[in-house]
Amino acid sequence: MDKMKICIIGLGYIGLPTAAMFATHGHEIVGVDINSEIVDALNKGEIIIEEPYLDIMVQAAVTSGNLSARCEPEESDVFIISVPTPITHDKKADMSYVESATRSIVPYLRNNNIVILESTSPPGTVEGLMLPILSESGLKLGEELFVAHSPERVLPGQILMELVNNNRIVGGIDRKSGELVRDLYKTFVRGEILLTDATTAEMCKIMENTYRDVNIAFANELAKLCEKIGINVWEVISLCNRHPRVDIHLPGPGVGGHCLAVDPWFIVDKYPGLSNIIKLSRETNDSMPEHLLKQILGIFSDNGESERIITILGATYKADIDDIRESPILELVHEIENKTKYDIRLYDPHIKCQKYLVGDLVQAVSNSDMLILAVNHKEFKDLDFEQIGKQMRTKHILDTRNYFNVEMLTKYGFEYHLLGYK
Ligand code: SAJ
Repeated sequence: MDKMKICIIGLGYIGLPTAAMFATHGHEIVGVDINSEIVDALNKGEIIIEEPYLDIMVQAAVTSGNLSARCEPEESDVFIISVPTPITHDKKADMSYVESATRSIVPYLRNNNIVILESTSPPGTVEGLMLPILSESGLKLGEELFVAHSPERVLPGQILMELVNNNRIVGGIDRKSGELVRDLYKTFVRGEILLTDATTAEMCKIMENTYRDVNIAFANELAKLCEKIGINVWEVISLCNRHPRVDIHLPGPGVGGHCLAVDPWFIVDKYPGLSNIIKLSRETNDSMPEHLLKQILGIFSDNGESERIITILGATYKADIDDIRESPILELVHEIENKTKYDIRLYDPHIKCQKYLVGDLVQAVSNSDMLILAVNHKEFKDLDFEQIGKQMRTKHILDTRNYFNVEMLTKYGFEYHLLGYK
């Protein structure tokens, strides 16, 4: 494929790796972001997010001259929109970023341009929201201007590898749009590229994440059942999953991140009467921090009234990343803060500032009454529990991820509690 000039609007967790990937595969990339901190850093070859190998790739792309950043779009062959699609506080899809990004490119659109929406969006966004705006350019859709939705599917922590290897869906507004966009992604995608229409592609992306959210809700409900019965949910799931057609996900302190905890609401918001299981699953996962608080209160049997110190290990929404968006651990903090007199200490080597964050582990555990393993970061696997135990006032440990070795903890005098067991 000839060298294309590609303008990527939104340089976050998806836009930036995508920009670096196209740039290191020979295209000229102009990254656009409203955040001048991101733009300035990028022009120096630097990044402000944590993602394995991304820093090296961005530096190579900027040094090669194929990647630069600015705050406004400019004329290009291709425009890729990868801006956030969050939910409002009342769980409605906030499409304002997609709308304003689409409007921002209209003055720069020219004959034969391609526009791609990567942001996860409710079904109908391309057809109902974007096309009317793009039509203001005066270009004929499908003849002079080609448009598709191609949702990203990458897993934070493995973004670069998954950008290349995952199968990718391309939903064009017509056949030619789909084919043009497919050929563009072929530049670096080694997985299959599957063509469909824009609305089907939008639905697929949301349902992939909703499937996981519903499955995790099932696991969390199972965890509560097992606690009641006094059996170990982790053992139940691992045995069930030996069945060739069963794949139960894992319970935990709740579901966070900008995808699973958000996308299902797009459907519930638009089709409330038709999405009962999806809604209940969201609510089940959102109930986990409160459930954990009940477990903590059950252990201390003090109604939250006494002076205690709780040390929470991990604050991010999942392991080995620095992202706290929608993290259920912050909800757990609110629960403890609002419903007990306990003091909270948060220890997470991946984040730099957060209420209750203590930078030093010894300080975080000193005189503590309970350790809660909230996030299974690698750093927590081989902690020196003998030393930690010596610093603590009472040696309770609540493991929400089935991560620790019970025998070892018991040997050092800990009372071990496990989510989904006892
Ligand atoms: N979680 C559980 N139990 C599990 C698996 C996950 O409680 O068995 C929790 C995690 O702790 C975390 C949340 O779910 O809080 C989400 O984690 P995740 O690793 O499942 O997903 P994300 O949000 O990091 O990335 C997802 C991925 N989607 C799927 O695997 C279907 C990724 O492929 C998507 O591209 C991404 O969402 C996205 O951008 O939509």
